[in-house]
Amino acid sequence: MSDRPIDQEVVETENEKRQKELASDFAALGESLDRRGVAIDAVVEKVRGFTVAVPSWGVGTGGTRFARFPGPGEPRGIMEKLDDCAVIQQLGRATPAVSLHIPWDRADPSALKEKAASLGLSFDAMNSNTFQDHPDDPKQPLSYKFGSLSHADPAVRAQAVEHNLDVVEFGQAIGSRAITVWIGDGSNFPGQADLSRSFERYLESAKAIYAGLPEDWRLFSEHKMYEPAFYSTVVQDWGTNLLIAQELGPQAFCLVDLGHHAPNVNIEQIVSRLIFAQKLGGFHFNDAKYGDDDLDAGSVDPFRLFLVFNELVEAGEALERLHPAHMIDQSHNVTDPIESLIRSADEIRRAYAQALLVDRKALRGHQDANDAMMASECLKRAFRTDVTPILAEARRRDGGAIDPIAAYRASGYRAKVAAERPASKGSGGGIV
Ligand SMILES: [Mn+2]
Repeated sequence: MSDRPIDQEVVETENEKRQKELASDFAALGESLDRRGVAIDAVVEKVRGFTVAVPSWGVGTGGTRFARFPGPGEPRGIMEKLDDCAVIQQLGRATPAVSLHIPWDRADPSALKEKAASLGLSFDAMNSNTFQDHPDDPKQPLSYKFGSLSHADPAVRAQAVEHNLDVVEFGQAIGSRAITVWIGDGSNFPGQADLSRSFERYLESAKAIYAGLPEDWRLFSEHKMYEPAFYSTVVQDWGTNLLIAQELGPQAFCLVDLGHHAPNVNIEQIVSRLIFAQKLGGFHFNDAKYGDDDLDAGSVDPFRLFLVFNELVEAGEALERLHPAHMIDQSHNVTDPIESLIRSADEIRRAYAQALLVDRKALRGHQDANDAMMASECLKRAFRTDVTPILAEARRRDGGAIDPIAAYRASGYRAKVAAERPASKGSGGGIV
């Protein structure tokens, strides 16, 4: 398959239908922003420079612990997953990198690298997996039922450490430079696990992984409040996460998955604190209503996503030094995963573009004058601005589709791959 899985003529034909309307909307927005002292072209260029990695596991249909309802033409392995990721990038032009999950995506590294290069893709942070058993992996015969990096049995901890180091080695071979470590370790009953000793064991294991990290690599630890453990989780919140990153050293950073907090937690403030501590490593973007719902980024609470980006833009140079990794981490149960990932990347860019429109000088003035109403209005004014023409223009300038979901549907890609890829089984719950 060429680096353009969809015939570029389809994109051009679709763009022709929308070009006139986009030009008109873009000019009108440009005029309006000009009155606010904002040059629209500068915003377009910044948006073009903003990218987010797609998760390899996101292009398959996800599921809940009750069931999984597969869609047509699901990718059967990592090579087909990369084809789907290339579609997302070709049309949306915001997602040039893919985040892999090992062992799900294990393959010959040189074949993987070659395939990705032919599609114009690269690899972002690697993800290890010690939250499920791997009966087919001769290097991981021991069970993670009662934990991995914090397990009471040193042999299980050693196996989990070794797996993480294997993932780093694999990542090195394909050009990745970071590993994200998320563990499901925790307990379901008060008293089941000693809260202190579990954490000490985790730290000891994490230090062993850190010691094996190449010099130009970063380690991202990812916290999550609950699930699969429902009473206590070893790396449960940003406080524990920050402790870990500080204990490990300068190559260790915290990863913020937007769905991994208690409902209503002020995530943007956590982001601000992690920037202050110079420990913000990256994001897993998604959205949620109740818990770790893994819904499409920006689909439920776009204002919260905007407020996170408001902190990122506000941080300015401090953020450039941290250059946090941007990744999507969500599960698509009822939509075509390609469409969800195209739209999510767009929603993430939307929040970024809106945050760029905040009049920072005016905001500071309102804050220092204790004018709560005008400070709030200052943010809302940026959030209320429909930046759709900016996002579309950024894509158009990069050869993408003005309306990427319409172009995807016009391309017939899903029907084509459905004919080539036999349907997978629907049984078996859990996120894939
Ligand atoms: Mn995550």
